[in-house]
Amino acid sequence: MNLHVTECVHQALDGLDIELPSWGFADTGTRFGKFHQDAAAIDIYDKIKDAATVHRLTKACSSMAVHVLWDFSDENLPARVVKSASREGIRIGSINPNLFQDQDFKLGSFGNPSPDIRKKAVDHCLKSIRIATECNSDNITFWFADGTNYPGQDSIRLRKQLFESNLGKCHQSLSPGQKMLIEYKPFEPAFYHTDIADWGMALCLAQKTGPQAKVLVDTGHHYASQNIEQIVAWLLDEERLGGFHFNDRRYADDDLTLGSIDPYQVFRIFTEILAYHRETGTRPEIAYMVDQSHNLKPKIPAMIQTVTWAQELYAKAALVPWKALRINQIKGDIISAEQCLQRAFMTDVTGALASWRKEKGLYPDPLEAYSKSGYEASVTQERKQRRQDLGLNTKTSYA
Ligand code: AFD
Ligand code: MN
Ligand code: MN
Repeated sequence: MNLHVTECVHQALDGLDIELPSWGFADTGTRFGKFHQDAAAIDIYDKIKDAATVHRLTKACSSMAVHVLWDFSDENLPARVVKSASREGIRIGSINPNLFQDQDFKLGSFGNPSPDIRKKAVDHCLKSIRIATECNSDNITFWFADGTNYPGQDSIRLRKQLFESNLGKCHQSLSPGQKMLIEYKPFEPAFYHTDIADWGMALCLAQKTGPQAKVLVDTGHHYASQNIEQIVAWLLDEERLGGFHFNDRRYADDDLTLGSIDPYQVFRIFTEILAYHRETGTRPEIAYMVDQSHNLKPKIPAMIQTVTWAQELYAKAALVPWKALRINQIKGDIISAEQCLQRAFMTDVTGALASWRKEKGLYPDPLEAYSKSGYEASVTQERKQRRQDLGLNTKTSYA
C-alpha cells in the first residue's frame, strides 16, 4: 500500500468527527406516509443507544444532534439525557428548536404577522439555547419553515426585518463559545417564497445578527446543478461557515444518502475546506452533521453507510496535491490542474481506510460488523414488544 496515501488518509480521518441526528433513528416518513420499522428507535434513549452503536463501529461520531420537542420532555430533562448519552460513550451535540409543527406557526414563526406568535417562537429558541447550555452543547441550529404560499400573502421585505430583529434577540442570549447556525432552504413547506431561501440570505442575516451567527449548509438544500463548493468557498472566506447537514438530492430536499447521487461534488466541497485549512493554516471550526431519516432503508445501516461514505470522500480530498494544483492554476495549465482533483478522487483509499480502522481496533467494514453484531435482531425484538405494550400504531400511517 502507498505509504503517502496511508499517512494522508489516517491524518485526515483523525480530524473528522460527524454528528448523527437523533431523528435519523426514529420512524419518520414523507407527507405521503410513513413505513414503520420494528427496529426504529421509540424514545431518546433508544436513539442514544443507536447513535452510540454507530460510533462504536466507526469511531467517527462522538455526538448526536437532538430536536427539542421530539427528544426532551418533563420526564426526559436535559440532565437525564446528557447522563444517558455519556453512559453510552457519546455526547449531546447541536440543539434543534422546532419552529414548524406548532399550529400557531401556520403563518410562520419569526416571520409571523402576529407579535404574540413571534414572541412564542423567540421564547422557544431562548429555551433551546438554555438547553444547549445545560447539555454543554456549542451549536444551536435554526431551521425555519417560514415563508408564504401565494404571491401577495405577506410582505417579503418586512418579514426579512422581523428575522433580523428576532435572530438578534437570540444572539444576545448566547453564551461565549456558543454558535447559532442559520440554515437555508429554497422551498418546502413554503411554496411561493421561503424567508431564508439561499446562502446569500443566510449570510446577510448572520452578518447582521452577530459574530456568533454562522451559516449551515444542508447539502440537499440547493437547486439542481447549483455549485455548492463555490458557496462553501465564499462562506469560508467570510468566516461564516458554521457547518453542514449531510445528505444528497436528486430533485429537491430528498435527504438521500450523502454522495449517493453526486459523490464528486461532496469531494469538491471537502477540497475547498482542506484547501482553506492548507492556505490559511487554520482548521475551520465546522460542525459536520448528518441530516437524514430514511423511510425505506434500515435506520442504523443507513447511518453507517453515510458516515463511511463521508470518510471515504474526505480521505480522497486529503490526497489532492495542493502545491502542484496551485502551480498548475497559476500557470493556467487547466488539464493538469483538473487532473490534480480527478486523480485524488479516483484513488482507491479502501486499504488506507481499513488500516485506520484496524489501528482503532475496528472491523475494516463497519456495515459488515453491524450485520454480524446481532444488534438489529435484539432491538427489533425488544422494541416490537414495547410498541405493543405502549399501544403504538405500527400500521402504515397516512400523514
Ligand atoms: C428537514 C428540514 C431541515 C432541518 C431538518 C431537521 O428540511 O433540513 O435541518 O428537517 O430539523 O430536513
Ligand atoms: Mn437540514
Ligand atoms: Mn432538509
